[in-house]
Amino acid sequence: MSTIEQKSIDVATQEILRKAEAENIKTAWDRLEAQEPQCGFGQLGVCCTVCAMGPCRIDPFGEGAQVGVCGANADTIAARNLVRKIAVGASAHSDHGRDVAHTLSLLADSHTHGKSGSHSHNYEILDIVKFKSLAQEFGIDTQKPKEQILTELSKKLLEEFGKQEGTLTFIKRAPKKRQKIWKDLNITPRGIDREIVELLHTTHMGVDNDYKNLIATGMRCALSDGWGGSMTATDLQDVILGSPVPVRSKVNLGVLKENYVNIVVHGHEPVLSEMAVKAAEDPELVKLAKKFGAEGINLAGICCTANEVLMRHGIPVAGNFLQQELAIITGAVELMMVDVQCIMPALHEIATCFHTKLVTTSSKARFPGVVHIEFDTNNAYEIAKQIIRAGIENYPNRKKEKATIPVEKMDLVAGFTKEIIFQILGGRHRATYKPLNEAIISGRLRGLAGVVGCNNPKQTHDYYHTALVKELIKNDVLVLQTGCSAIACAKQGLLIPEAAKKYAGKGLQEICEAVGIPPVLHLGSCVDNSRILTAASYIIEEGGLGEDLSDIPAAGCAPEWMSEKAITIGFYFVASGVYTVFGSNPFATLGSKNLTDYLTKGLEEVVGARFEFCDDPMQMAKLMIAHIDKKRQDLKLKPMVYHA
Ligand code: SF4
Ligand code: MSK
Repeated sequence: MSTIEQKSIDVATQEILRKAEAENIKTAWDRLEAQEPQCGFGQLGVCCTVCAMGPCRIDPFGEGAQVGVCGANADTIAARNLVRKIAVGASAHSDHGRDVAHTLSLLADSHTHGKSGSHSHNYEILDIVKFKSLAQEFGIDTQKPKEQILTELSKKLLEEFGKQEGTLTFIKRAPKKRQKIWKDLNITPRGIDREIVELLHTTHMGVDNDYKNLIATGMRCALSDGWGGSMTATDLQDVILGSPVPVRSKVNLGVLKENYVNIVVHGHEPVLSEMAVKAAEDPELVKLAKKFGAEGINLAGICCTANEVLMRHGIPVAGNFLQQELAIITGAVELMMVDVQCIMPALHEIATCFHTKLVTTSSKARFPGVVHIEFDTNNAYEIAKQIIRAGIENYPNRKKEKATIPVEKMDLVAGFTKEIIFQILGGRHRATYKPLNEAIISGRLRGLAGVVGCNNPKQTHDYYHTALVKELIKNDVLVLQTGCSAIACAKQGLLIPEAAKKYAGKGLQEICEAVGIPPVLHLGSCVDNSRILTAASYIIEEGGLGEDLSDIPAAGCAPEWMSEKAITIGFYFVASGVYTVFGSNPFATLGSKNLTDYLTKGLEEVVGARFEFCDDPMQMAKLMIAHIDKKRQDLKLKPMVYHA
């Protein structure tokens, strides 16, 4: 049994875990212990439930059955299991992207029918520059009236999902050389839904039995997420909800407030939480909160919804994935509204131990016994108000004497996008990536790292993220972050400009101080990993760092991953040419040596990048830095100014 200090390095988390223990409330860490030892066949990826002749399993010691009833071997079974996860991850991101595209089409409808303004959906085009540049990318004449552009753009974006001919429009953002690699391998994504369906088809009993071909189809599907569904979600959210700009805020459970109605938004899709932000400021509701004895309404976020409302409004973050239960266990949350993805089913039972109201809002994610207030974009603001009101009315039920709000809260700066990086580095009048490229070329900056992903109770919470990132910045690697990883590092004070002086190497320090940025840049939620792809493409376009994404001195990592979406992200990173390290658990492929070797070695020859699995953050940093140095060498860049 692990100690509380082994469970998490975060002091606020430790405090609430002690409270949970004292009150005999079980959390993910306890449930993991109850699951142990976890199924070895599952861990090795050699259990197959694809058809009713099974379930079949392959004996990893080579003594028992080596093929399933149909004759499928460990390679086929492990590869099929893995790529099915890619399909699920891509579905989650891409369905999110589709929902945002639908919101845009709603705007188009209301403009066409002259209902804008009086329409109750309350969405507008907030980034007109990005709106027009998107229209241009899709071949729409931007001289046309806004209403017409809206109608045509939303139609074209929605068509990307069901596209039957040609390839995805956004792939043109990738460097030419990368596009050619995809074309030659026949993995250029065509339609977003098509790639998911085709991938699932190939995993049906008796279809694709070649593990390398299964991985190729998996990569095409992952690319349709990174350069399709996720990119659509990110860009359209910026258009409709506004593009983020650097913003200061606070993070950790200490953002919950003692005398306020605490409402927590959790999940992934910001179209509703955006309205919750507005509703929490509604004078009528603030008045109501005061009537119920509170000083006001305090909105905070968990997981990626947190990142979305943080990036655009500076709404404080209560915590990352493993803190969702803990937020409720503080006893100080009146209402938690959830939509889709990464929401633990356990929340319902935990909420019943407190006064907290759990409210589901998506028709795609209902929890038995939980209050459901369905979100409808047509009536978004009114629904958000209804939910906030329910939270306010619940405030008198808080047992103040039993509530514990940790004091820990840390400052952070978020709100970095590929466009903002342009502006910050090049200045508003000559936005350019040139200073970034030159810093890498001249050896003041070693390179770039994308550190992303979840938490997993199998690893000490937040330790892997923060130890890895500290080591990277110490070695002059600028770190780009998204998701729960960004929240982990923010809690440890790495997302403030002052962190450069404290933790970064001298070269990185100089750059951060010159432009006033933290050494770790928060780029947003999980779908915003697509910002990293576009930023990397800009770097190539700027010149001096090769012709393909695989040439850049850069590496990716998901140190504490748990979600299928993380697998998909990993695959679109690798298929785009980015060397990517995954923490702890290999993708349950160890039961197939061929597949494991292919992922960690063979893929390099195919797509110019590969996976690495590693369970030690210092070792992860070492691997990433070695890779970055190798790329520097290949590009014949100058030696590092401060780190020889
Ligand atoms: Fe067994 Fe083959 Fe069916 Fe899988 S597909 S369950 S290996 S018979
Ligand atoms: S929320 S996918 S736990 S990062 Fe995006 Fe966090 Fe991972 Fe969910």
